Amino acid sequence: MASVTLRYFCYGCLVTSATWSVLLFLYFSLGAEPGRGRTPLQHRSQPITKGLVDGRAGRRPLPANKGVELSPEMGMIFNEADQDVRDTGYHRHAFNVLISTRLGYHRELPDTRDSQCRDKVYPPALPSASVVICFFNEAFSALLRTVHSVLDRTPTYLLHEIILVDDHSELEELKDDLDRYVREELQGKVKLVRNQKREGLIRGRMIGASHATGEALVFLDSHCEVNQAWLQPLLAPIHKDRHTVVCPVIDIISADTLSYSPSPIVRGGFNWGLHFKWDPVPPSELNGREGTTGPIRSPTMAGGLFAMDRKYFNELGQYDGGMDIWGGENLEISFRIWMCGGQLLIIPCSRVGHIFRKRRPYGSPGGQDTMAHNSLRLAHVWMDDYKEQYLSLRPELRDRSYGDISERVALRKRLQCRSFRWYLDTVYPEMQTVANGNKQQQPVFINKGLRRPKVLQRGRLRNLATGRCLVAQGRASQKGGVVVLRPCDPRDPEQDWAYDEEGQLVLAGLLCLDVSEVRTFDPPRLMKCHGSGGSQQWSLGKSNRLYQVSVGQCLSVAQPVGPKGYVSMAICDASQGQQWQLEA
Ligand code: UD2
Ligand code: MN
Repeated sequence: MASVTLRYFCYGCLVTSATWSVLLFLYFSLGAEPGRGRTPLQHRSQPITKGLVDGRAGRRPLPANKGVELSPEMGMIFNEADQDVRDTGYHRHAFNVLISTRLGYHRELPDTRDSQCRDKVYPPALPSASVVICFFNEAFSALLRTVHSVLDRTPTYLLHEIILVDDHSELEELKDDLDRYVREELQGKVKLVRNQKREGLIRGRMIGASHATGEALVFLDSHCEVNQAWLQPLLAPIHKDRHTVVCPVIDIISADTLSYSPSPIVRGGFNWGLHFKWDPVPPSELNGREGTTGPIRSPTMAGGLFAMDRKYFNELGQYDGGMDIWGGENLEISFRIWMCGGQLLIIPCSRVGHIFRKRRPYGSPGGQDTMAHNSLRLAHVWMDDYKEQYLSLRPELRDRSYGDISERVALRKRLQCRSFRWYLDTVYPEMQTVANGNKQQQPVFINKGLRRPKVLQRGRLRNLATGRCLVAQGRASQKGGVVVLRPCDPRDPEQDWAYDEEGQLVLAGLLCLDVSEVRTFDPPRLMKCHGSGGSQQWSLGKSNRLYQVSVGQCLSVAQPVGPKGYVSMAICDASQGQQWQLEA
């Protein structure tokens, strides 16, 4: 496993870590070949990629289906219109829509699988798949990239259809434009179903599944990108045993940079607050002959990305249709699978990227906390006396109504499911020791790498408009201090900057140049190096601009130029005030 830090956060709960963007940066800079082992693109459609917008050259059309490669500068803001796309995008979708639009609908991805995965062979006869993608107010480019990634990377004979379920979105771009695109560009493989009212992702997926006719169902979120040979390893275990439900490894697409980076192999758990969490894989699970590329039994799934036999989905009771909008359905289906005779596996050779956002950009129509409502339902149906563990953490929910659960209770009886006690003892024995009732999502650190990033260039950082050099306003060791322009002094160690392979600019070997991602109007400051890219990731290109990857702007002499030598972040242009040279 790569030396990486995994940080967990929770509102439903998914891996996040800006560290991954650094990994991707390394991946590319160390010369990985993203296209290696690629099968020929299956789907040939018209050139619809908008092309990379170059500030000066305007739109550059790309050849049909040529995947775009993400460059660190793709988020660069050149004018007010770019700024607006970015700001509106963050507001509506909580990720960088400027980069997403520029990437277009096809792009190259690094092959994040273990190299042993490339040698695996799968039976030629596998179940055909209906891919169900439910969306509410999704960014057009992210939705279409999800769809095209499936068309581009799935053998035609395995892809029965893609079913898009529009959960009553409000955005204009998802109306006529999407109809037209599906009709004209997607050549009959894609069905678009529109909900007449907002149903939420749980009933939305049930509606999608009811339109499906393939042998297996594959569910994806609407901001995913599937990777090389992703589907065969999911279908093979279902083919072998139709009571097996499988999840790919969910790779990480950064919400800020759209960089794609591998996730380590972890498995799903939960805590007594009924939040999903990732756990390290117990060594006993890794001892199989296939090492780290074999299937791993997982007590729970994250929720968004999984495949199962379609008839089995129906037999097993689909989902709880009394659950609303978002949350809880992932634990419900996980408990149900295990307790009612199935099994849930994570398949390390199947990789699908997902944009992990820092917040959910939508609410529920009535503003209710649907996670609590849904969790109450699942606790009352599936958890027997263990529901007390949840209720003792959430006493305010004891008297909250959760609707009629009689059908689900009857389902449990009909399927002759085992007890929750059995599930805990057999499937998730770690719960007793790992879980601590009062703690919510605990960060888990895996193998924090202590390696220092390699320095690529060092010297004084001279601004070409003023001829002055960037230094700390106070001491170079002062955390939180701003930086200013002063006369250059080659003998002064406090003017020494190191630019490293992670894009960090480290002053005097001490602190990193950092920009607040929330308050981009604040001047850049010197902060403790966090090693996670983002606010400390700079790109020093041939243009001499110092482009800040996470805010999309360039380091500039503050206007009007004053005697204090202030600098600020600004929309990138070709002016001298934005030209910097790192000179030894
Ligand atoms: C995670 C799951 C998600 C779901 C959720 C718990 C992953 C990668 N994602 O949160 O699939 O299991 O946990 O419920 O495991 N949507 C609708 N209608 C709605 C709300 C959402 O169609 O009313 C769509 C949405 O556009 C997206 C999908 O449902 O395609 C999942 O929603 P999300 O991306 O906000 O969930 P996420 O990834 O935070
Ligand atoms: Mn999602």
